[in-house]
Amino acid sequence: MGIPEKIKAIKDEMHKTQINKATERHIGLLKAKLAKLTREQDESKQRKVGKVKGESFDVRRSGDATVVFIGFPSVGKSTLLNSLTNAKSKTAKYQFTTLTVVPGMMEHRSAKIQILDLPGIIEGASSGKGLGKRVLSVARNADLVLLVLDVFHPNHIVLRKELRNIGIRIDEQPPNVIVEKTSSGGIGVNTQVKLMKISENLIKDILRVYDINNARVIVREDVTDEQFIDVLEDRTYVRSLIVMNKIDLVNQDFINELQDKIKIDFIPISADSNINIEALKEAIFNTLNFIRIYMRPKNGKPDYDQPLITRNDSTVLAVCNKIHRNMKNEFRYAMVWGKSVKFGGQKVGMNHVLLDEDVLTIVKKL
Ligand SMILES: Nc1nc2c(ncn2[C@@H]2O[C@H](COP(=O)(O)OP(=O)(O)OP(=O)(O)O)[C@@H](O)[C@H]2O)c(=O)[nH]1
Ligand SMILES: [Mg+2]
Repeated sequence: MGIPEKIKAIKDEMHKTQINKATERHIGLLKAKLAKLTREQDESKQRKVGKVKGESFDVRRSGDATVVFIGFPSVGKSTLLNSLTNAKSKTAKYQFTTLTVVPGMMEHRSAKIQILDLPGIIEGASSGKGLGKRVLSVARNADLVLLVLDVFHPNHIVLRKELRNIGIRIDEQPPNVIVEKTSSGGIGVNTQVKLMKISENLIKDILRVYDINNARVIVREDVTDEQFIDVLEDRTYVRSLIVMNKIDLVNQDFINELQDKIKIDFIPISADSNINIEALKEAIFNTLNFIRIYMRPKNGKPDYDQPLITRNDSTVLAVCNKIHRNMKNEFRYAMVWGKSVKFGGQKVGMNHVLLDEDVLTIVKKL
């Protein structure tokens, strides 16, 4: 049996099996087999296509962070890119106007945020309909995904599902589970919380699907079978915001009803009529968790007017790289004043993690 037949056989079996306490372990095992086979299928396809065409559009990240638009055709993604940035992405009444990735740069509160407009996707995109998979893959390199909907097609769940199918987890934390392979001794499971969603036996079964027969597993969180499989696969975790476009075409009652129906927060906007665009910029900026670093020349005064903007958890090295490509080669040490150090003027190395409003002096080699 080839991989596609095996995948079909497992899907058929999952379909037939009723989900209850007695079948939990069996279903979990099938999910693991399916996850592994799906990846193997993708890898073999990728080998056939070759590196040149690849699985994703080629986009170079630039700016302080990258935001990607994912949405159905004609919801107004390109119109929105044009209103947030000075890009000129083609817009039109018909579907599939955008055929490739179109970048733009949004400046907000001194941060430069790269925004990537993409072709629209439809349900089934993750299984290779149209350009679907290549479009979705761009989200792998994003710091934030904007799920762009319009008031007449408010189905964000389909978008999440399509991203999920290619291994992108939206608004989820990586599971707090560690699997350390060992050379002998079988599988030892150390649970630090009471497991309700998964059993130790299922954990062992899933590991065996992945040919892991010796390992130390530390479970610090009550995970589902799917989350445990995620630990073994290469998943990407990205945050999202929902944007609801074309609100100029409906009244407030319509928006309120929509809010009741989809039960999850969204930002109502009109890209075309410029409604709430500033609020959206704020929301993007706030979700990206930027911090401000005030640079201070050696023996000089900190520059409080023009902070350097960087992502939360940035190291001194990340800041060096933002200033100049060669900076890290000239780096001797840094001095920091602020929340990330015990006392002002503390000497730190390149791996020191900075916090919001730290003052930083970089001392170069002579
Ligand atoms: N009324 C109204 N129309 C809008 C709004 N934003 C976009 N449109 C219109 O919707 C149509 C589609 O807009 P695009 O920006 O091309 O949509 P898209 O999502 O980029 O479409 P694809 O590239 O085909 O996926 C165009 O006719 C726009 O003028 C809006 O806020 N209100
Ligand atoms: Mg477009």
